[in-house]
Amino acid sequence: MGELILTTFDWVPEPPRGHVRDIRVRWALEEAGLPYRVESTPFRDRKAEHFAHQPFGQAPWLTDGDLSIFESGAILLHLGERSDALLPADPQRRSGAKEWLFAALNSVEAASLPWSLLVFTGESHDTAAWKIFDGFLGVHRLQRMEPVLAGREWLAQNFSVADILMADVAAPRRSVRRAGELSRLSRLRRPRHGPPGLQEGICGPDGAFCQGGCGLRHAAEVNGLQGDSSRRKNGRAAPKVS
Ligand SMILES: N[C@@H](CCC(=O)N[C@@H](CS)C(=O)NCC(=O)O)C(=O)O
Repeated sequence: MGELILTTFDWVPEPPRGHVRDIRVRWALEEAGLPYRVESTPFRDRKAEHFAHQPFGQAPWLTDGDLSIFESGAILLHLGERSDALLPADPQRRSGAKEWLFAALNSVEAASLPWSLLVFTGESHDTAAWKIFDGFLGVHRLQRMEPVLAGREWLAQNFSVADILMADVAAPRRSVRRAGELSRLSRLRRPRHGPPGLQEGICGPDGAFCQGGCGLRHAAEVNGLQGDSSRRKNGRAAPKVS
């Protein structure tokens, strides 16, 4: 096991900012108290070295010494192997955590991705496409989590990477704020450790949490203030999501 380095984009267009997938990895690293560094890779000019780490030219990836890991789910599983704060040691609970980790990715994120793309592209809520994806995600995925969480605090009895991932994949929908929806799923949302703003994808006031990875929003942007104009001039205005 070596030094942990998380690589993120140096810039992210405005609509998905605050919902980048390195947040789930940062959250896990902070929960486990594992020391790590953040490096950034160009968003616009993706070089061969980037594709060598991430064959689709995406982010994030994590290096652990000589090991390089892409796919946020695989990264979380790797970190779980390094810390029982992230994957319970009990075989049944560990298996449950893996099961829910895949459910978060394969069942919930697979449904939330097309929904998020409609939000990020400013799709009107009156279109047939919106109604289909919005209903499918809400009724057939997120609301199904409510009875599951009624009888337990964490998905695999112990806190695990599955809770991080499930909370993170539901985050774009939660930001739309529907009264009464997702009350139990929302309970999963706060990291117990780590800097303020982490789960919301907001950089700390001193910029420490950002560390060059600009997939995070700055407090000024979140509060409707101007924010950093050098980053803003490259992005489109964020669509209204409520
Ligand atoms: N399944 C991948 C998805 C990674 C992903 O979509 N990353 C986004 C940033 S959060 C990205 O690289 N977008 C740019 C692109 O797809 O070209 C994972 O979970 O790591």
